[in-house]
Amino acid sequence: METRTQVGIIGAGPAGLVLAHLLRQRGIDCVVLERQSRSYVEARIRAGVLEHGTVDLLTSLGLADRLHRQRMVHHGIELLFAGEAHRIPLTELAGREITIYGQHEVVKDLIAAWDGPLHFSVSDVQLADLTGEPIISYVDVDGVARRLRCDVVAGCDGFHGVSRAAIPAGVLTAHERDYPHAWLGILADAPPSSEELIYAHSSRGFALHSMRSPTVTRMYLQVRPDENLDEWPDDRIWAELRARLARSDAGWQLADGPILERSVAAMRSFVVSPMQHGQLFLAGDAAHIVPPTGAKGLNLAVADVKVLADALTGWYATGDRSGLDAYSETCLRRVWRVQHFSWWMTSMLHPTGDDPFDLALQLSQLRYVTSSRAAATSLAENYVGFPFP
Ligand code: FAS
Ligand code: PHB
Repeated sequence: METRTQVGIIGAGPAGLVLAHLLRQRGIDCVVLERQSRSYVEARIRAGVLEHGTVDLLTSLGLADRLHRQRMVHHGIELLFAGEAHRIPLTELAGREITIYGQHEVVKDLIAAWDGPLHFSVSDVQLADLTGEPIISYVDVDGVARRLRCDVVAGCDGFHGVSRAAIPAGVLTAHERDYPHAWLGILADAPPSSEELIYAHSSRGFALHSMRSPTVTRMYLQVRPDENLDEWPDDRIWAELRARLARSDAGWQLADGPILERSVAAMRSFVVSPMQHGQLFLAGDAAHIVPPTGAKGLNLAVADVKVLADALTGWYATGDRSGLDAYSETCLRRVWRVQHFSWWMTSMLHPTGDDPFDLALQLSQLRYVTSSRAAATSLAENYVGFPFP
C-alpha cells in the first residue's frame, strides 16, 4: 500500500501540526503520522507560555479564534527571592506581551482545524532513502503496513522519536547538559493567587506559580532528578509550594484545591547539529531540548517550522534550495540564543543546595536583574521572544 505526498511529517505535536497548517496555506501537500491517539495528544499537559511571535503566526493562519477568546495576556512576571517580590515589566521594557494558553489547547485547536491527512495511532515508523527519494514505512491503526513516498520528511517527533535516530552515525554532533534537578508539575483546580507568573528562588528550592485560566493553576517545584512522585501527597506539595512562595508581605496567601494532574519532568539542554540530513529536516524537540525555566520549548518548535515552511515554499516555487540548505544554520542561531537564556534562567533560579559560592552568585544576579533597567530589559526581551526569522 504505497501512497505519495510532497512532505511527510512525523509527529502531531506543536511542531508537526503548525508545519502542516503552514504548508497547506502555501499549497504544499503533506501527510502527518502520529503514534499516539488523538485523545492522548490532546490531553498531554505541557507548556503554557506563548511568545508574541507564536500568537501572531497562529493568528495569521486563522487558528487563534479560541486562543484570543480564552487566553490570559500578561505584561510582566515576578521574581521572588530573599522574601521580596520584584516585578519585571515585560511589555514596558521589551514592547511585547506574553500569552498564557496551554499547549494542549493549542494542539486541540490545530487538530480541530486540520482537514488534511493525519493518521493517529500509527506504529513501526521507519525512514529510508533520506538522501534520495525518502520513504516512510509504517503500520496504520488497522494494522495495515503502508509506505509513504515523499520529497521531504519533517522529523517533528520529539526527543524520543525515530527521525533523529534515522540519521547515520557520525553525521550529527550532539551537545548535551543535564541539570541536577527536575520539575514536579501540578495542574490544580484552584484560582491563581497572583495576576502574573511568580518565579521563586528560596533556600528550599525553586518554585513557579503559573496558571491556565481564572480557575486553574499550574505550578512547579524543583525536585531531585530521581524524585519519586509517590512521595509527594497533595498536602506535601501544597506545603512546599507555600514555603517556597512565602514573602515578607504576610498578606499574600496561596489558594489550593484538587490536583488534576501531576508529573515529574527531567531537565536537560540538548542540541543536535546539523538539524538536517539529505531530505530529512528535524524540528522542535526532535532537534533540541531546553530547560522549561525560560518557557521556550514550544515557541522554539514553532520558530523552526516557520523557517522550514519558508524554505520549502521557495524550493517548490523556484527550485532554489538555498533556504533548505541553510535551514539548520538559520534555526541554530535562534536555538543557541534560547538555549543560553534557558540555561541562564535555570542557573539563576535553582539553588543546588551545597555550594555557598553558587548561592552568592544567584542572589547577586537576582539583585542585579531586579535593580538595573538594562539587566531587566535583557531578561525581558529574551523572555517575550525575538521576532521570528
Ligand atoms: P512534542 O514532543 O510535543 O511532539 C512530538 C510528537 O511526535 C508527539 O505527539 C509524539 O507522540 C510523536 N511521536 C514520537 N515518536 C513518534 C513516532 N515514532 N512516530 C510518530 N509519531 C511520533 N515547554 C515549555 O515551553 N514550557 C513547559 O512548561 C514545558 N513543559 C514540559 C513538560 C514535559 C513533561 C515535557 C516532556 C515537555 C515540556 N515542555 C515545555 C517542552 C514541550 O512543550 C516541547 O518543547 C514541545 O512539546 C515541542 O513540541 P514538538 O517538537 O512538537 O514535540
Ligand atoms: C507553564 O505555565 O507551564 C510554564 C510557565 C513558565 C515556564 C514554564 C512553564 O517557564
